[in-house]
Amino acid sequence: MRKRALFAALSLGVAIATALAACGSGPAPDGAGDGTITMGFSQVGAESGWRTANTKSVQEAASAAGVDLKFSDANGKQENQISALRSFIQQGVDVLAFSPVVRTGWDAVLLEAKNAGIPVILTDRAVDTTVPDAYVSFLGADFVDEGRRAGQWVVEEYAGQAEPVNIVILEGTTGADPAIDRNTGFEEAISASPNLNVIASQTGDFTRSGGKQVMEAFLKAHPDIDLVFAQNDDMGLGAVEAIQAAGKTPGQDIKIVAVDATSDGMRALADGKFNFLVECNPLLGPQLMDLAEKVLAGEPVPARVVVPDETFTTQQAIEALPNRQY
Ligand code: GYE
Ligand code: ZN
Repeated sequence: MRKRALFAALSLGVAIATALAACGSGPAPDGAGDGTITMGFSQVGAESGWRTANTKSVQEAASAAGVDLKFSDANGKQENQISALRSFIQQGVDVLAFSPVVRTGWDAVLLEAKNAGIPVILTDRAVDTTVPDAYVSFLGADFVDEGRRAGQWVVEEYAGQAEPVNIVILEGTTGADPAIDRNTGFEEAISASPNLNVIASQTGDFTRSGGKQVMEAFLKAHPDIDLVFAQNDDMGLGAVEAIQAAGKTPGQDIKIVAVDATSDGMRALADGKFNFLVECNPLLGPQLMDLAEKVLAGEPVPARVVVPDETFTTQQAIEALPNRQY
């Protein structure tokens, strides 16, 4: 509580609100003055292996940093995230962090947080908002670049081949920052290669079952698919099941490029069921706690913290697997 008040004191325009809070008429204190940071964290859900690893990282980093974490799982629904954030504001947490399920529709709640003097840190995914200074920092990967690197691999894989290559895309959750950005980067990378044709693209909602279902439909409609771009491992693994059920060999008859490089994805790559992986590191917890501590201590933080990613071929996956942390 004390640290939140300090942050508010440093934010222009809320000096009066802070003075009132200091006099005891602000939001209810949560162990006021004990110096403990209370963080309200709204998670997307548990849709993927990436998400599970991300949740674990945030929870472990909070306890390691002595941060009192109030964790809420939105089960993939924006309205659940908004009510969780409102409830955290009501409880007077020191800092809010959330991984927005979709990009838009956050203005009202972000304004409420701002008016309450509670700093917001976006983790993993970005938002589009018209609220000025709606958040202090955005910590996460460069999703456009991830899509671009997946596309560049496809370009190189088929370089010099004139025959058309039929590509299908398993998209992430509609309206989610990583789904939009990975599409953008992938399309950009393949756009100069006239033989690379995206013949179908549909959301599998970042889940294994969604990827499987959509891939089954794609296989029925298109007997001639050469390559799948799965916007996360789980959808790619669902596609593996669908391809095998259709009597084809994933990785050979139909190639698969995916994003995340979780251990399940890396195993599929090592086994030759996937052909290439772009990593997306889910271990954001320690950096999130660090940002929160700095913000509440009144120290400057970067508006954008980009988490770097690697890429993996089958050989690289075999080598990296024993030491993977997620
Ligand atoms: O790639 C996917 C998860 O936002 C980066 O969300 C995250 C994505 C990740 O469901 O597996
Ligand atoms: Zn983005």
